[in-house]
Order: sequence, then C-alpha cells, then structure tokens
Amino acid sequence: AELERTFIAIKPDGVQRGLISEIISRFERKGYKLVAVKLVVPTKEFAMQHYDDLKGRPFFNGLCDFLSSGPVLAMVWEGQGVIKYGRKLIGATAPQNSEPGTIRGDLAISVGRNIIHGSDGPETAVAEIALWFKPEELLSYSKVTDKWLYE
Ligand code: DAT
Ligand code: MG
Repeated sequence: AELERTFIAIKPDGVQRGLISEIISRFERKGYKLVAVKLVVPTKEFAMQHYDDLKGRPFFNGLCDFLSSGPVLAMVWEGQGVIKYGRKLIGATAPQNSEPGTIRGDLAISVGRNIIHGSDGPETAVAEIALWFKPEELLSYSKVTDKWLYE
C-alpha cells in the first residue's frame, strides 16, 4: 500500500555480534517490506557524509571511524509509517534510555555501540537512501501478504 521508505543500517557492532537476522526479523515480522539490501564497508569519508549533521560534535570522529570499521548491512524498508515507527522499534539513541522490547533496549548497552541506524524523518530518509543506494537498487514489488496488512 503506502510507499513510505526509510534507511536502516546494522552498524559494524551489530554485524560482528551476529544480530543481522534478529534485527531483520523484527522489521519483517512487523509487516514492513525489504526493498533494498547490501553489505558494505563504508569509507571514513562516506561515514562523514552520512553523519554530516553531527560534525562538530565531540564524538563525530570516533563515530565515523566506528561506522567505517567493518561491514555494515544497509537496507531500505517500506511500509505505512515506517520512518517514525522504525525509530520506535529501534529505541532511544542511548541504550540506557531505550525501553525493553526495542532493538537497542534488548540488544545494546552503550551509545557508541548501539548497533543500528534509522532515518529520523522524511527528509533524512530521502537523503540517506540516495546516499547509500542507486535508484536501480531499490525494488518495487507486491507480496501476497500486502492485502492482509493494509485495509
Ligand atoms: P540516532 O542514531 O538515534 O539517530 P544521533 O543521530 O543523535 O542518534 O547520533 C548518531 C549516532 O552517534 C548515535 O547512534 C550514536 C552516536 N552518538 C550520539 N550521541 C552520542 C554521544 N553523546 N556519545 C557518543 N556517541 C554518540
Ligand atoms: Mg540520527
């Protein structure tokens, strides 16, 4: 139904800790549709572009070193309300403040190792999808379950 899309990435800590299937499963079971996915090691320069809005923060350099330190699973998920609700599934930035039941609340401890990224709004979603994916890497397809998820 709705074509809203968001950019979600499992950071190097999530990949190394073997949490790919756990995290994908939470988005998939909710009913969201995976429309793009790839495993990439971003360069530091690319990480700096991704986190451009945070340049000037004291943790910016370490954050970009970390994001470029190993494989990242980059994804685009589609569904009604997926940008805002995806952030709810992820939980608060600092896992100490993330509710149990959220990805960070259940699976992470410290803010600098919070295992997952999700776009924080419609504009950043568009920008981040365009940064990480070529248009032809984004698929549009229907699933037989679509009619059971949306009225
Ligand atoms: P979010 O990832 O929840 O959108 P953000 O955009 O404010 O959070 O920050 C991006 C990432 O930067 C965040 O996931 C972890 C890191 N970060 C944020 N605040 C931090 C802090 N005070 N100390 C260390 N790392 C921080
Ligand atoms: Mg953010």
